[in-house]
Amino acid sequence: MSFVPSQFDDVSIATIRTLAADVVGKANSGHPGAPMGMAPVAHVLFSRFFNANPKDSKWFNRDRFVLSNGHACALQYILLHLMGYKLSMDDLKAFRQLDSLTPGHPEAGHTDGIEVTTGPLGQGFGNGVGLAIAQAHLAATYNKDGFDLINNYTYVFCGDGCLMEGVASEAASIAGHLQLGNLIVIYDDNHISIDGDTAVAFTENVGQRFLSYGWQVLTVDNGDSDLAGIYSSIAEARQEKNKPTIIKLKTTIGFGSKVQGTHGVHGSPLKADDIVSLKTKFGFPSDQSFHVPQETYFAYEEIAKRGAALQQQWNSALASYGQQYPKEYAELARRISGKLPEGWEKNLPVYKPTDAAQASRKLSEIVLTAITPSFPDLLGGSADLTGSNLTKVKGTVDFQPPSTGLGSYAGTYIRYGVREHGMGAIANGLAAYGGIVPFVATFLNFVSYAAGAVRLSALSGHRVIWVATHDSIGLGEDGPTHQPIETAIHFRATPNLAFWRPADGNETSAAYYVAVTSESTPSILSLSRQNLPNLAGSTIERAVRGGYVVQEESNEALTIVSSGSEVTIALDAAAKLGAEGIKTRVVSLPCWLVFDQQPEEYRLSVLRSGAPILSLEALSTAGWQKYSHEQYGLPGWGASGPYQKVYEKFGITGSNIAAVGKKVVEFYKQKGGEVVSPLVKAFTL
Ligand SMILES: Cc1ncc(C[n+]2csc(CCOP(=O)(O)OP(=O)(O)O)c2C)c(N)n1
Ligand SMILES: *[C@@H]1O[C@H](CO)[C@@H](O)[C@H](O)[C@H]1NC(C)=O
Ligand SMILES: *[C@@H]1O[C@H](CO)[C@@H](O)[C@H](O)[C@H]1NC(C)=O
Ligand SMILES: CC(=O)N[C@H]1CO[C@H](CO)[C@@H](O)[C@@H]1O
Ligand SMILES: [Mg+2]
Repeated sequence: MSFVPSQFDDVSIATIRTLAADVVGKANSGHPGAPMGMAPVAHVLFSRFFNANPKDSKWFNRDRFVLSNGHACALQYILLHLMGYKLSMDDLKAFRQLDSLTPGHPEAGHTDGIEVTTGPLGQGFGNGVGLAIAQAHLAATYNKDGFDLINNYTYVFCGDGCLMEGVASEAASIAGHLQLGNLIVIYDDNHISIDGDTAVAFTENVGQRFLSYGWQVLTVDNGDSDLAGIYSSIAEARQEKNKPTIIKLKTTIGFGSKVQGTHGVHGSPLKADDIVSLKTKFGFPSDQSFHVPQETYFAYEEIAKRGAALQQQWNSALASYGQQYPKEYAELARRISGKLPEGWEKNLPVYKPTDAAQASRKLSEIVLTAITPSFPDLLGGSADLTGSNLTKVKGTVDFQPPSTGLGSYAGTYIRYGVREHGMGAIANGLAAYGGIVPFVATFLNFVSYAAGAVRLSALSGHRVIWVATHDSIGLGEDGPTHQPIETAIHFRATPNLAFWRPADGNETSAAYYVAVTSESTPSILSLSRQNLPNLAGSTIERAVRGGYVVQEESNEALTIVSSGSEVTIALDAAAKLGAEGIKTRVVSLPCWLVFDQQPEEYRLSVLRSGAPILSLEALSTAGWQKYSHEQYGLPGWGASGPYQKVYEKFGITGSNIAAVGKKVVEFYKQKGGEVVSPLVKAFTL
C-alpha cells in the first residue's frame, strides 16, 4: 500500500487552513495555530483511512477519533462539516458563540461526531486508551471466525501540552503494557506551547519515552507537506497489531501565516492582513471568507460515501452473525442499543436488621458478586487496591494481552496499576465507547488524584462508577494522609455527579441501583472500611430517593441528619436523647444530588420545620448548612490511630453527639420563635 496522490489534496488542505483562520477570526477568539499545522495529517487520515459514516455518527464499528489538544477544535469542526455531519457552515460561523454547536472546546453529546469532551490537556489521550480497550474487549468477546465485527481503530491527535501532562503518561504506560495495537496517536511535534519554544520546559526525548513504554514510535520529519510520509506512517501504525503507535509529526504551527512557527499563532486570531496574505499564498480569493471550493466538498463527500458503504456491509455481516450466533448476537445488539440486561436488579442483595454488621466496601463486593454473572457489560478495575477495596469478583478473568499469560482481552477486570488519574480518563473512554458499564476503584482519598477526569465524566455525562473505599477517619491507623476530609464536599459540589455514602447493606444496593440506571451521570460510592450494622427501616425503595427518615418520631425536639458510617452513631445518640425525654428523629441522606431531585413536598417531609436539625458526618461540615441548622463534623485533619479512638478524639460518639444535640435543643428553645427547615427558601436554582 502506498500513497496515491489526488488532485484534491492540496486544495483540501488549503481549505482547512484558510477556514481555520476564518473561523477563529470571525469569533475573534480561539486557536488557529494547531489546526493550520495539523491540516495535512487530518486530511490524509480522514481521506485515506478513517472509517465512519457521517450520516450515522453512532455506527458501532466506526473508528474513533479524539482531539486531545481540544484547543484545536476549529480543525475538528471543519472536518465534521466537510464530511457532512450535522454541522453547517452557519455553525462554523457561530464558533464560540452562546448556545452554538461549536463551543470553545469539543463537547461530547453536544456536537454530532464528537466522541469525548476535550480541552483539559492529556484527558483525551487517556480517553483514547479507554476507547481502544473497549474495542479490544468487545472484539475478543464477540468476534468469531469469519466475523470481524469489532475491528476498528482509535486515532488520537495530541500536542506538546498533552504529552507534558501526567494523566497521558499514566495512560500511555498502561496502553503499552496492554499492547493495544488498535491505538494510533499522532503527536503534533511543533516545538511550541503557550510560553513559546518548548525548549524552556520540555526537553525529554519523547520517542525514547514511548519506546520504553512498549510503543511503536514513528517519525515524520515534514508534516507540513510530506503527504506520502504521513500516509505511510499511518499505514505502518495500522500494520502493528501488538503495540500502540505514536507518530511524531514535525509540523509548523500556524503554517502559512506570517507568524508561523511562533507562539503568537497558538491562541490568537490572525491579523486581517495576515489572513489576506494566507489566502493569496494558497490561491484562494483573498476577499472571501469561509470559502470552500467545490473540489473540497467533492473529496469529502467521497469519504462519507465510503463510510456509508462500510456500514452497509457491516450491517449485513451482523445479520448473518445473528443467524449463526443468535445468543451472542442478542447480547451484542442489546449492548449496542444501550439497554441493561433484563432483570439485573433482581440480583441486588437485601438484608435483615439482624444480619451481621459488615463494612460497606464488603457490601459493595457482595453486590458486584451478585450482579456480575448476568451483567457482562460491567468492566471493572482497581488502581492496585483490589484486595482492600474488594472489587474483583471470584471467577472473573483479567483483561490482559494473551501473550502475558495473565488473562485475555475478553477478561472483565482491569489491573490499572497505581494510576488513578489515568484510570479515570480511561474509564471515560470506556463509557464513551458504548456497550460498557465501567467501574473503577481506589481509596476515596485518591479519587482526588483523578479529579480532572471525574469532572469531565460529570460534564460529559459518562456513566462511570467509582468504588471509593476507606471513606473517612474510620480507616483508622493509616492516618490523616489517607483520611478524606474535604473530598465529599468537592464531589458533592460537582454538577451531575452522584456522591453516595450508604449506611448499610440495603443502602449500598440502592446506591448501585441508581448508579447503574443513571445513564448520563457518574457516581462515586463512598464506602467504609469499618463494619456497619444494618439499620432497621432502610430499604432500597427508600434509599433510592437519596434521603429518607430512618427513625421517625412525632413532635420531635431534634432531627439528626447523617450519612454512611455515622448514621448508626446518630441512632445511638437519638436513643440516648430519647431516654432523657428528648424526642429525636434520624434522617439518612446518602446522596445529595438524588435527594435534591425529589419533589419539594417529599424533601420538606424528610427535613421538616418545627425542630432544629443537626448534621453529623466524620468529614468537613462544609455544605451541610443546606440541610441543617447546626453541623457536627471534623474541624480539620484527622489522626492516626485505631478507628474507635479516632472517633472518640473527635467526639463522634453516641454520647457526645447526644450532648451536642441537647445543646442544640436548648439553644433553639432559648432563642424562641419558629424553627423553619433550611430547605424553605425564596428560590432554588
Ligand atoms: C490541563 C490543562 N492545562 C492548561 C491548559 C491551558 N492550555 C491550553 S493550550 C496550552 C498549550 C498547549 O501546547 P501544545 O499542546 O503544544 O499546543 P500548540 O501550542 O502546539 O497548539 C495550554 C497550557 C489546558 N487547556 N489544560
Ligand atoms: C473497520 O470496519 C470496516 C467495516 O466493518 C472494515 O471494512 C474495515 O476493514 C475495518 N478496519 C480495519 C482496519 O479493520
Ligand atoms: C432491606 O430491605 C428489605 C426489602 O425491602 C426489607 O425487607 C428489610 O427489612 C430491609 N432491611 C433492613 C435492615 O431494614
Ligand atoms: C473476591 C476477592 O478477591 N476477595 C479478596 C478481597 O481481599 C481479601 C484480602 O483483603 C482477600 O482475602 C479476598 O479473597
Ligand atoms: Mg505544541
